[in-house]
Order: sequence, then C-alpha cells, then structure tokens
Amino acid sequence: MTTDTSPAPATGAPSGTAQHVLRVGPVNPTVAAALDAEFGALVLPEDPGERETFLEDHGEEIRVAVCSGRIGVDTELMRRLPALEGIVSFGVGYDSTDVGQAAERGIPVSNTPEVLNDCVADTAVALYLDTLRRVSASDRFVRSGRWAAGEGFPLTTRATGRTVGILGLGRIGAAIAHRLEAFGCAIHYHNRRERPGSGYTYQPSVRELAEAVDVLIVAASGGPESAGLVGAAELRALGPQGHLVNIARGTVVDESALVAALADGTIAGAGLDVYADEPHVPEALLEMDQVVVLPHVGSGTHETRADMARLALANLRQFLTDGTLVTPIS
Ligand code: 8YV
Repeated sequence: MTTDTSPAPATGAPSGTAQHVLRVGPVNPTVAAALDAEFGALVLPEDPGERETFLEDHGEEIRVAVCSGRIGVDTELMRRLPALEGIVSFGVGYDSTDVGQAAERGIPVSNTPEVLNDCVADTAVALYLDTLRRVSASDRFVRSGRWAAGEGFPLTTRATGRTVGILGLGRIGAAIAHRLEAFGCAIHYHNRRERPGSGYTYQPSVRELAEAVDVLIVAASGGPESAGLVGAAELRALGPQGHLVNIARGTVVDESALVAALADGTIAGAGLDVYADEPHVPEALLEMDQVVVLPHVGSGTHETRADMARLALANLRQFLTDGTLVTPIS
C-alpha cells in the first residue's frame, strides 16, 4: 500500500487504515468482527440504490477490499474503486473476483490456500461414499418407515477398489487422491499440466478421463478457463454406471447437461457440494434419489473456518503494514 495522506479516521483504528477498508458481501463472523473493531471497515450495502449512493460517497477512498470466494470484487465494483490497492479474499477459490482487471491495474489479490485442503478433501470422500453406497438415501428410507414396514433397501455400488478420475490435481485434488488410495482405488487425473511425479495415470483430456474411470471427481478451480469442462460428451463418456462428484465450482460442470444425464440414466448418480447459481439448486436434482446435494460446505468446519479467518486477517494486517500479502494468488 502506498503512503496514506488522507485525514485521520474518526474511529480508534490505526491511522491510515480506517475508512479505507471495505467489506464486500457477508464474510466469516470472525473476519467481520475484526474488520469492524480493528479496521473500522465500511460495509458495501446490498441494496442497489444504497450501494450506488455509498459508492458515490466512498468509492474513491477505498484502498483495500475484503471479500469472499462467494461474493468477490467483480468487474463493475472494481471499476468503481479507483484507489483500490489490494484485495483480500476469504476462500481458496477467487473466481467471483475479476482477477484479470486486478492484474491489469497492479492490484494484488490474496486467498486462503492450503488450510482448507483436508476438510474439502474429506467432503469429497464423504460424497464419494454417499453417492456409491447411498448413505443419505438409506437414511431417508429408514426415516420414511419403509424399512420398519418390511421393505429392504436396494443393493448399492462397491466403493473400495474403484478407478477414480480427479479433474484438477492441485492441492485439494491431491488430498482427495491420497485419501482414496486408502480405499484401494486406482487414480487417474487430468490437469492443465501433467504431474509426472504423482504416480497417478494422466489422461490427456477430460473426455478420456471420464471414459477411463468409474467415478469422476471435479476439483478444478472455477473461472472462465474451466467453465463447462464437464459437458454432455464427458458425461456420456462416464457412462450409465458412472458417478460424478463436484466439490470445486458449479461452473466447471454444464449443469443443464448434468441434470439431463441424471434424468435419462446417461450417468448413475452424483454427489454435489457446488452449483452454477448458488444457493439455487435445480429443482429437478432435488427430486432425484441418486443425487446427494450439500449446501457448499466443503470447508465448513469450526477448525478450518478459524484457520481461514486467521489467514485472511494476516493478509490484511500485513498488507496494511508493508503492502505485501502473505498468500497472494500467484
Ligand atoms: C468457502 C470455497 O466456503 O474456499 C473456497 O473456494 O468455496 C469455500 O471454502 C467460500 O469460499 C467462502 O466464501
């Protein structure tokens, strides 16, 4: 951050920081409390009219924006913040922020990598097991009284020893693969770059990956480059015994193609934590017993969210102290 010459803030926050930090959208409660108490941060109103007035009054004084992977600093908002010098985002994914414009304007962006790898990977394994062994569906079956009435639950699919494809063998993808090794699974993957040292089988395209595996797990970053990587052709390649798990971003999968593929038996089932237009889940998916739907809770444990909050605030404090970030996105 460059030298601050603006008037001292009215609050007790350190000079040169208050009134220059903007909270964009809801953030983790620990982060929100610190933004308020420590930095006297302003909050971007959600109501469009109020937001417009706010930006007219304060847009030019904002130096740092704090946002989340869900609601970031998008193209229009970034344009309205001409003095913006840094963006601190809560979450590993930053596809909600216009990182292209940030790069052009020399605005560094931080995220919260590594600390959530384990919990997101655990969620992927939970969906893997639930989708194949139909844990949630069995639970519904018992609660509905059908077991007590004498009915038996249908047989499911073995989860041990399957061939599993990881789309995106990054930090989270590798943590998922590592866990599935313990289930005796053979791991194939597709990535922008081959990882020769991984010990897993590289597939040169998403379609070939889908064709080679029983279960396709999406762990690729969101954003324009990965949009629709899994479409109708890839789902056909996965086949009628195949299952899809997505813990990454809804945009990586063509959601209409997925709904169609599940409806007509092109694939057998799916386990989803993410959707194209959250929190909206396509109505058709809610009717399907072969689909597990989670409300984007991959990193949602007390421990991991506390670690993410610590890292996001460490980025903010360091940026306001010396203009550098602890975990810049690249
Ligand atoms: C967070 C996530 O829930 O880190 C990410 O990219 O998707 C989740 O861990 C989300 O970013 C919080 O806004």
